[in-house]
Amino acid sequence: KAPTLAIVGATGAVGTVMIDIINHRESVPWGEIRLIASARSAGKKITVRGQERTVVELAPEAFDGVDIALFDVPDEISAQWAPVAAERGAIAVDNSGAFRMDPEVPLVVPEVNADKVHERPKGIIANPNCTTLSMMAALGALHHDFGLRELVVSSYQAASGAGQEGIDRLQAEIAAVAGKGVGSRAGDVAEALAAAGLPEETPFKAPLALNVVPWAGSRKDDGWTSEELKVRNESRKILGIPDLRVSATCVRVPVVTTHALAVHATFEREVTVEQAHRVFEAQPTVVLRDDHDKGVFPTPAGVVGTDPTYVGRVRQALDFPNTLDFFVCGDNLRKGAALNTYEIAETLAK
Ligand code: 11C
Repeated sequence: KAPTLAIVGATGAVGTVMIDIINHRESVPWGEIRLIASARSAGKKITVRGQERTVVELAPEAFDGVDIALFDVPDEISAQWAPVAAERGAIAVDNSGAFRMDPEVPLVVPEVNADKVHERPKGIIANPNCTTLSMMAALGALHHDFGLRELVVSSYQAASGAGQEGIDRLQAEIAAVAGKGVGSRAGDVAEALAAAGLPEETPFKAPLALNVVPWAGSRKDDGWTSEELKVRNESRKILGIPDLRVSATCVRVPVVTTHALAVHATFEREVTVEQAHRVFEAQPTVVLRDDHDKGVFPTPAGVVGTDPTYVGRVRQALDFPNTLDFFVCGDNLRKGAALNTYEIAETLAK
């Protein structure tokens, strides 16, 4: 019998992208596809692969007969419900941060460590944070050939990383500053937002329109943010290098969707730009856009809504041996969230 797939959080920002991905797959291995959401969204009708389906309310019975349950919900909902799905016999693939660092839960990027899907004593598999994920296909391929030793990363993170609330806030801010001629005096952007009636409370801690904000996630010890620690801890776990040296600075930029990262990666062996290009070209989910002479490189606006990880600006570091600098872009709602979760489910179905 073809396996039953459930999508928990089917009506949210990532769940909606998940359904779009399923609708555009050439074929799917699933029999029933069950849509699950909070009581507020239960009863809603959504068309999946040409068939109208009714969203059912999140409850223990909703997992009966489910083989794989994809969770696209906040941490606390996953923490409570993924174990319930597992108890009822489903494999839970969780896109939240609730289980990622649990030693009994594999953290999977199929291009890098697909074999880990079989090591799941809790019946739960975790999907990484979108910032980490945006560089993993490219970095994993280089690590495989050259042995990664150190990683220094700066992120340029899109507003949709903060969910629909983040998207709405950025769009409202852009509307509030458009045509106002602000941006030349300290505080004039904030004044324009206040004049447009935008609440002072924002998901970004500071105005994002006409600005960059060196903060993503929550406050952690010693000056770090949760997002920066996730990049460090999750990269180590996915790549299987527990003592990898990592330093990350996570920055929010006024982009709606698609995270970008500037990566400075040091390897055990010497690696040239040509060798790195060959590695990227051989990785089916990486697209190389790197022509220095013609000014070809990836940007979020140029790749948003697509599946691959895009790489460009590949350089051999001038002052650091065995080190490459490069720039990656990946749609944070697709490979960064829904797509990787779905690819884990496809790996399991195989
Ligand atoms: C952001 N990366 O851009 C975050 C969103 O751990 O799954 C995803 C948070 C997570 O704000």
